[in-house]
Amino acid sequence: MFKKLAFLIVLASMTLVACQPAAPAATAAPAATEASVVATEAPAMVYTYADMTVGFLQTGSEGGWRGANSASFKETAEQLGITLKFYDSQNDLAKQVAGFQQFIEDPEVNVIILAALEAAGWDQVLKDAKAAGKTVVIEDRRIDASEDLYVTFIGSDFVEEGRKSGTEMCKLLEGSDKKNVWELVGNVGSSPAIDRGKGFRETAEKCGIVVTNSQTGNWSIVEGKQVTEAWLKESKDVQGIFGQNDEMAFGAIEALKEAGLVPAVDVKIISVDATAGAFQAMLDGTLNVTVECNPLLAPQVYEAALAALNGETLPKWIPSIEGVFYADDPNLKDIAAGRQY
Ligand code: GYE
Repeated sequence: MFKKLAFLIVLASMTLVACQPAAPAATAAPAATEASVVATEAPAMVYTYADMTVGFLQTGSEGGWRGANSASFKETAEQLGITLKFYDSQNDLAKQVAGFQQFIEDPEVNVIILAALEAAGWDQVLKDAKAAGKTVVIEDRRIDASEDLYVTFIGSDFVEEGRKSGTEMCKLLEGSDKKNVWELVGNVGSSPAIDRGKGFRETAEKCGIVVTNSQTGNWSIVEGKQVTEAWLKESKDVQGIFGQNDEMAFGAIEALKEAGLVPAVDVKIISVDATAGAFQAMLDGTLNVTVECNPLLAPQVYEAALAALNGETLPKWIPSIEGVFYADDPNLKDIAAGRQY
């Protein structure tokens, strides 16, 4: 009797094992349902700032604004624990394109950030970067390439900066018999140079301003001064000067002084950038107005790159928030003291 029972118990236990789902055989796993496939796929990597190796293509080091922009990227990378490979293109487009290609071929680099020297000519390297799986963010200056070739552009509305400058020049020349204005332009082919000029004419011409001279000063004090000196040798019939950045306006101020004219009085002067130097010039009474262009873009740019690495889709343009500052502002001294660049 007992033997038979023992035999039955053994038989029963053997049956139980058989009913349980078979442990996946090493090789021949049975065709599983959808649920089980997901279970086996490694979850998508969630990137953190520590996983970012950034190839940053800077234009060069042409002035106060550029210095603040570069510092923003270096300091913020350090704070966030991002590995930054900083490439100074020395204001040479061929060097900048070569640097871009270098980062495409660099297996460590997963994010490329571009401050483009010129607006045109980026389609091919952007296509190559995309094919190489690099996440590309455009900062500071917009480019002409197709938007699907980069994640987003973070930077200013240069046309609007130009419009603001034109509107302010109209106010400064209100009641003036003549409204001849000279324009010191940024480097040829760059989006700030193209767009600020366009925006300035849009509003300035509404009040009868005539741009009687316009030439590049390549964002520099020295060239801004040389160009203005050359114009002054030809004629002193100028009521306003529009410097597309602070440095070129500073050069014009020096040239006017040496020509015996009083800057900001005999000739009204407006610049774009609003760096510390512009506030000092306004406090010195040699500059009337400065239109802000924010260089501290790194936190927004790194945040966008991380979001894109983690699969987020971003708006194609994230514009900077900017103001206008006046020499006749009673709080100018305090405002200047509170500036970060
Ligand atoms: O206005 C100028 C710099 O790209 C917005 O470049 C920037 C411009 C800025 O050299 O000072």
